[in-house]
Amino acid sequence: MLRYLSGGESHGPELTVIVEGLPSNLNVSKEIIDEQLRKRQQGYGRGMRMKIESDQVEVTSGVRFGRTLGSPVTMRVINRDFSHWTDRMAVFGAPPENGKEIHRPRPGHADLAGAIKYDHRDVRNVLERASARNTTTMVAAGALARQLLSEFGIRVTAHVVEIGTVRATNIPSDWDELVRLADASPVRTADKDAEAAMMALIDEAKAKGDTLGGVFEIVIEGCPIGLGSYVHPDRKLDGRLAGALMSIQAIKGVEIGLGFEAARRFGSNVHDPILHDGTSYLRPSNGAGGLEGGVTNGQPVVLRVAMKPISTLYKPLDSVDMVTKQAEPAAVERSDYCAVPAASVVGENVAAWVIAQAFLEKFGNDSMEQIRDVFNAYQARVRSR
Ligand code: EPS
Repeated sequence: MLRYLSGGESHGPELTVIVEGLPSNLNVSKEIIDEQLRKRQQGYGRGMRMKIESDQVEVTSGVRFGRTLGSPVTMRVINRDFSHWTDRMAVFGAPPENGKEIHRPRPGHADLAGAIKYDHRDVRNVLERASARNTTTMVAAGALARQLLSEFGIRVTAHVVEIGTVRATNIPSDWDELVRLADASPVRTADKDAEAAMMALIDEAKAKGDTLGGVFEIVIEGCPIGLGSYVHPDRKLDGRLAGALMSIQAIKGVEIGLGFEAARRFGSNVHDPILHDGTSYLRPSNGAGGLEGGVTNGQPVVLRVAMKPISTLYKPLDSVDMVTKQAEPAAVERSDYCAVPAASVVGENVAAWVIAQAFLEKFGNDSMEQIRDVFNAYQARVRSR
């Protein structure tokens, strides 16, 4: 079983993630993890924090000479900003006497429910862990997963398709072109015309002290037929992908393939006919988004993910002081105006993680060599069907 556990507060000393269940003898590269971390930090609409941090992973266990040992892989990312927070985020000792507690929860954040649930008077005790800063650990774990998947020809990418009301329409079907354009775009969109309008809308939100959400699309190519299962609800890969993606901060919806659009069409205009060319099965369309019955069908897995606008508003909404119960504007924490481009990087790495879990459930074994034997035998069997 592939699993991870993470720890860390946004302004605490560091973020830590321990990945358990990777096979031995997987070549892993620090550069690939750091590249994903760097991409996560970028994007038009980010705030000041990302100018302070330059996230890089330190691997402290489970890897020797660039190859996994089969033991837990521990990864650390230092919060450089902690040096400015040593008083307010001290692990031991007394809180500072200057009364910097937060009592005015932000609508849309975990602040109010979290403070009541965990009996915290200082809302900082909630927001530090609820912060999207922890998506760094999701990306680090996912960046290991994508290195496993790439050994078997599975690749994962994401691009932004909507920011607020602006929608990308001109999206290339060629994989390399899509990746190249999204990587070159400050908002990680492949549509140049939409890019300018998206950036203008982010400028408008910033000028108004407001925030913006959007939608990104994840594409996973090269999955073999048969990841996930229809036999029990908790093994369905569509549900597991949606659950994992919905667990990323600020995500409010996930569509697979045609998604909600499928509900508006006749079945004949939704489902993908099955053809055979004498060698293998072909699907002329991919309305199912690569998943039928919760199982990969050999087509690209396509997911669209909706992110709400960030809940910290520089022009704050109405709130209540939880100590005095008086009406007050919500607290303002330094934050981003739009983090959809960053969320797309988080999303693709989270999706890679879930696919790697399903992959190891089907082909899993102790070493890469043994997994490759099982995988190759299965692929030969698929070709004979
Ligand atoms: C961060 C995401 C956001 C940032 C945070 C770093 O987190 P939150 O969900 O708390 O708004 O704003 O940075 C800060 C809290 C800060 O001090 O600027 C991230 O993705 O690393």
